[in-house]
Amino acid sequence: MRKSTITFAILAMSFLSLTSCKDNKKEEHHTTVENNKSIETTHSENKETTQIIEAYLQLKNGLVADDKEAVTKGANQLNTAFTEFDMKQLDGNTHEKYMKIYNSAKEHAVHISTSEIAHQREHFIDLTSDISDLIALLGTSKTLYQDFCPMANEFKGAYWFSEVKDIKNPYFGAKMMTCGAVKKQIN
Ligand SMILES: [Cu+2]
Repeated sequence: MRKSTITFAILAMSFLSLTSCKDNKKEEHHTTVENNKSIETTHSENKETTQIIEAYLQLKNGLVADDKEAVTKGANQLNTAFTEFDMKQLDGNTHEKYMKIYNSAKEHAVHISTSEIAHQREHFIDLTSDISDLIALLGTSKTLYQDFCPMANEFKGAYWFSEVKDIKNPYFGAKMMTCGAVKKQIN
């Protein structure tokens, strides 16, 4: 049952990536891989996660700005980035783990793109944990800060990733912009 779901998803993805071969993004990707042949695997993986992480950051910055429309835009971009990710480059085990992250993140992104900001923030907790799993699995070439706010998620606390060292809280926005602390720097 589960296996056939995954197989179907993989087939659907292959079809999607075939149909998107014509657009510019895809061509850029081909050039990148050719230019970096010697370090192909890891380098292109990091390159690919960059698109996903940048969309996540755009979504996050929408929450920081209390701007629901910007969050929705970021969520749609995140879906596109996940769809365009070339998962055929991943081997069996990594591929399977990636699919789990992809399915979960995509579901959160869909909810986020159709919700009010309070509910967007609820899904952002789990979306962040998907992005955390993605970074653990495939790495990133970006400098990121893993931040934590003890008051978010009804005082259970919640994490987020940021591209800036200063605390800009996506869970509270203007209400409590500087609540939280950097827990870890990546790169
Ligand atoms: Cu929801």
